[in-house]
Amino acid sequence: MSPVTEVTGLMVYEKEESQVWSQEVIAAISTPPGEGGIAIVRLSGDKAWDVAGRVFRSRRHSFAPRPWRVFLGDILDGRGERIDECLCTYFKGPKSFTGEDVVEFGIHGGAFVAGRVLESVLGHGARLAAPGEFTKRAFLNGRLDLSQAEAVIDIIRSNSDIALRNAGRHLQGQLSGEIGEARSLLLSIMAQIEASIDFPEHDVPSVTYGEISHALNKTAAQVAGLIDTTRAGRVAREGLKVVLVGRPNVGKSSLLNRLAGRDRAIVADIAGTTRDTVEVELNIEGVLISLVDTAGLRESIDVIECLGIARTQAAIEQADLLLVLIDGTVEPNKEDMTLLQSTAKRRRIVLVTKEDLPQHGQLLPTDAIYISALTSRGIPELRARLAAVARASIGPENSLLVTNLRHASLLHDALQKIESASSSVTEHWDLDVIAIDVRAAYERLGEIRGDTVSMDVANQIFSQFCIGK
Ligand SMILES: Nc1nc2c(ncn2[C@@H]2O[C@H](COP(=O)(O)OP(=O)(O)OP(=O)(O)O)[C@@H](O)[C@H]2O)c(=O)[nH]1
Ligand SMILES: [Mg+2]
Repeated sequence: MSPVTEVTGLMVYEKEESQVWSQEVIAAISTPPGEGGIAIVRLSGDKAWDVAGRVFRSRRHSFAPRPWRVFLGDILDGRGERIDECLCTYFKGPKSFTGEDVVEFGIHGGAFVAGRVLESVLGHGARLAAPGEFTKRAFLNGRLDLSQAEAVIDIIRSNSDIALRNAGRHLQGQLSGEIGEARSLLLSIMAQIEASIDFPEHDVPSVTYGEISHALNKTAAQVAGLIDTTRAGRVAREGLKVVLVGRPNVGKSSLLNRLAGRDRAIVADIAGTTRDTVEVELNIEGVLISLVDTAGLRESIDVIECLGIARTQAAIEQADLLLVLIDGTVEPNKEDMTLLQSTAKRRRIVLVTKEDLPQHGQLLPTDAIYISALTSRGIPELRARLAAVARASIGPENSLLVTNLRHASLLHDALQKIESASSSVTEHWDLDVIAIDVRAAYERLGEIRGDTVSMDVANQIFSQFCIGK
């Protein structure tokens, strides 16, 4: 890192354009452990071909490695014996994932054979890559910024279409672009302030409080707009939190099992069967739903059941949507009525259960769905309603969502600094006092893209990656 901008005596640190990283050739198995069609052993570093050339023997007589071509050959061990045949692909830096020379050996997909190839490569001058080191080099070589590198993990871990599409937008640099715009505006404010301080009465027209305020408001609106997407971003990442509530024996666990398509929770005709919360992830029409079964609500003297009921209350608090279950075969009791009243102002769907049995016929909200966990009656309608609520919580299909908690926290910090600068402007504080907050906001936003970030933070992020990524 080196200081590139000096504003009112304070340094703003920027990541250097290129770093000397490439001397060491790193190598790892980039495909998951276990058996598969193929496995890939990847090398990166300016001397990657030197190492690769020592273990790879082409089938051609006169062989010269040409970039972005695939070559058939054999991969050899330390004694020159063939380990496997392989396809070797050579990517010449800087047009490669890491920005350095990259070689990939595509071999047969067995853990043992991949291990032997890796061993051979390590024995010929490469060293084992640390977790995320390929992506870290891509970051340090300017191929990806930090938020794009984080999007790579999000793509790997995404478990719904929405999460995958959103991570793709991050990888394409949509968030980076928005952050870049906000930072440019802050940088221009800092530059104007600096000029006004350095040349108070001279050629440079002095910036007015009104101008600073206008620019700050614009940036604040942009940052606040991104913060507004974080709730939807959480739903896209973790799924809509849907909690099943109702008195014991109403059929909560049976419904969870029906929706999950497997026997996840214990079902019994004994009231108070479920004690702990039981969570399953559902992917309904491409959106993720985290469904939570709870202990039935009733007054109890059983210590364990009381602990379960306390957990139910906590789950209700955290829910994005409640599924309130009422047993259709019996007369509603006090617990049912209390539950219907207490959840009236929450986002909820009322479900009348055991539709396959003779119904008691109580008066319930008109939009209640009659369901049977036994015959699946009403389940398709419930699934459609769940997907609709989840989609509505996530917002328009092509909008960019902030899903990463680190980004959300930095956006909050940046907004707070911008607001603090704005109130200093309103109170006509000295320009250099205002510049301190503007600079802090600029740096916070820079940490999102990794423009201004400590190596500790970057290392911590890349250490979450798997080896070979
Ligand atoms: N006929 C019929 N029986 C059902 C249906 N749903 C649940 N049951 C029965 O109702 C009883 C209680 O079901 P559970 O799913 O364990 O009820 P619960 O709400 O989870 O109960 P607790 O865990 O005690 O709070 C079991 O005997 C189920 O087989 C249904 O749709 N139709
Ligand atoms: Mg249960």
